[in-house]
Amino acid sequence: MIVSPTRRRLLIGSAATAAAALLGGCDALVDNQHVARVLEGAEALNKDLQRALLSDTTLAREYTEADMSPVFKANGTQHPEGDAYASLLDNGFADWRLTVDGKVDRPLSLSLAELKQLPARTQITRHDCVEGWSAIGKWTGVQLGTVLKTAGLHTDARYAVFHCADKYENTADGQYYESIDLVDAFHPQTILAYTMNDQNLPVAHGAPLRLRVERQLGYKHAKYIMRIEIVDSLKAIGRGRGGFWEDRGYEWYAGI
Ligand SMILES: Nc1nc2c(c(=O)[nH]1)N[C@H]1C(S)=C(S)[C@@H](COP(=O)(O)O)O[C@H]1N2
Ligand SMILES: [Mo]
Repeated sequence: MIVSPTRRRLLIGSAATAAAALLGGCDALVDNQHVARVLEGAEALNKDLQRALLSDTTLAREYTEADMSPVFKANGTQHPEGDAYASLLDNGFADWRLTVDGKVDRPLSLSLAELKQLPARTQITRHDCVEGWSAIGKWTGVQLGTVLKTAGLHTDARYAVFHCADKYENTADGQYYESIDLVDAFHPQTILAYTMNDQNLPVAHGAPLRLRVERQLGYKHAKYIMRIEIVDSLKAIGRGRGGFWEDRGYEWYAGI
């Protein structure tokens, strides 16, 4: 089922935390006392509410190789400025690390090689930009849920915030960032992609790592990810609306 934006706002409270733990699967987590308490709490939740969250795994349409666009436009930043990114790029991102921190039990610092060792998902999907163009491309990466399960979420975790390497605007708060809630974070098609059309992710499309969050519009798909911060509120980040474009008037939930 599809959860409407309005219903979604009602759902992303504390219920989301419990449901995220459930969505994550219990096998590796049952020994953890902390998680056990979350699950007990979840049992006391309204059953319909739980079911709505847990069944929200409607997949975005997936396409075949024959459908892939011969040209996939690059948009927004196409090459982050600055020495920091230049030197990462210079040696093939061998020194790049993905930081995962905030409301997690085990903060992570993962190399590209380590991310590539985790189970991968490949999907051919259509990207829709608000500027009025679409393109179909093939993406491979690790499910964000896998990474978040490895880090272990605190009970008050509500959003994943993606901090990017690029400044889109040359102002104090011009850094590109994005955020999604835990329903989308644990959706099976939400991946941290390191390849596009079977090649290493090109710089123009977000090298070395970009988000694919297939049920939402293009601007949610953060490129050049450096850090994923787990938070309970978006208020303290940027101008407080959950993303670079959201801070400038776009919708936070950009459902297609
Ligand atoms: N870091 C970063 N991510 C970004 C952007 C950006 O400027 N910087 N632009 C967004 C927009 S509006 C779109 S449509 C897509 C474009 O992705 P593409 O370059 O792979 O087509 O990236 C999104 N993610
Ligand atoms: Mo876009």
